[in-house]
Amino acid sequence: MSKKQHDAALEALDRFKIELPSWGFADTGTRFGKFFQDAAASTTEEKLHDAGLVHELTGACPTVAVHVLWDFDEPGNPDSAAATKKLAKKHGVKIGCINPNVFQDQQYKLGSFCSPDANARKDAMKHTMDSIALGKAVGSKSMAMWLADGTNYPGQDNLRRRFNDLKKAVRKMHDKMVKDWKGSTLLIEYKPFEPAFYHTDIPDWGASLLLCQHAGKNAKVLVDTGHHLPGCNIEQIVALLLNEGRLGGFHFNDRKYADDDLTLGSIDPYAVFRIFNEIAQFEFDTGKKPGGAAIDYMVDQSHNLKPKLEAMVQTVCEAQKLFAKAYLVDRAALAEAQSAGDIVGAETLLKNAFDADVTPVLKAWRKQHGLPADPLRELRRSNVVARLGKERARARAERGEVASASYA
Ligand code: PSV
Ligand code: MN
Repeated sequence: MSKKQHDAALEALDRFKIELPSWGFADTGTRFGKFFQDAAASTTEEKLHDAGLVHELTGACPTVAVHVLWDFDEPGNPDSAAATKKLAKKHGVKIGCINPNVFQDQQYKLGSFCSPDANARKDAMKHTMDSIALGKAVGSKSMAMWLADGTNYPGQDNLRRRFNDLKKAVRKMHDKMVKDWKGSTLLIEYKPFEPAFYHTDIPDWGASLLLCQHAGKNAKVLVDTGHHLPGCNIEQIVALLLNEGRLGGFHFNDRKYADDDLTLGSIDPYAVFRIFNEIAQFEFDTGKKPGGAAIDYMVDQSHNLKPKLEAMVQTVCEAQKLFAKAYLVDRAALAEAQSAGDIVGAETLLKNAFDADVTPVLKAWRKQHGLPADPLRELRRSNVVARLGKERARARAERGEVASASYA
């Protein structure tokens, strides 16, 4: 690795911030059941504490995404926002992306903004407006809309009516954000199936992009890496969205089959590298600094079996490793190979970067920032997971709870 490559990777790492999901520290599971962990967080404060610990170990996670119904006692109450903001500060982090929840209440059986029931659509908008006020009050910069809307059977509902109602809704929330919440971004997430199994109202990046274009310039597409059908070329989606100025951010996770929520890079690290490579290429082509593209990198994983803190530290380190590798690609040589039609030469440049050992770069970066050289080893050495397990199990017993709080 040349000094130039080493320095570019170091510089990119400085700008690479990864937002942690509050729900990734709580007990979650599959639809077949949940396996509770003593150390799982069951209060908002515990979730923020754990996120703060991951940030302390990795130096890369200053913000925490929150789910409105799971993290705020009273979403409509400004005092509850102030309290959460204060708790985040106490644990050395800030509140990041706001995730409204218009999918778990009974009135959303047939959908939220796409429901044939006008009252459900109205309730969804009321909750979203409360979430916008909350986002502003906690000092967040974005709101992510993920809808479980869809149908299970052909003929169940009118697909165009549903999408047209959704278009109106995203325009309304975007306008409210522009008016009341300066500098905020509306992120629109897509998912091909689950929980709906015949059609999903925002199935893919094309539908997300259509909604963003209709909503306005502060709306961008949110790419959850697990929300694609097998074989999908995610890096191409990323390249095209960057080209159109509509890539808002990511929900990182890995998958083998569907939306498996496995640890990033655990199944296919080369796929993650290829995504980062498109981002690095975009930055190079547009004269941005390494890591300079304005993208919200977020984790969206549920660790049903792995200890949650360990899984999160592992994810952040893996993301940093694969990100650093993308900045080793020799872009000038790649352009030359591409224009000469040297397919093997071009591919080899990518493979060489992917195969390179970036441990020295990561170590140098961590040393520069006074961080442990190996955050996961440090977490294990500290024995904090066992300590938290004891403390939290005792606290739950005192509150009369058998297991930690459960989430959808
Ligand atoms: C839905 O599968 C999703 O990816 C959305 O981002 C939700 O906010 C998150 O998972 C948690 O349910
Ligand atoms: Mn997601």
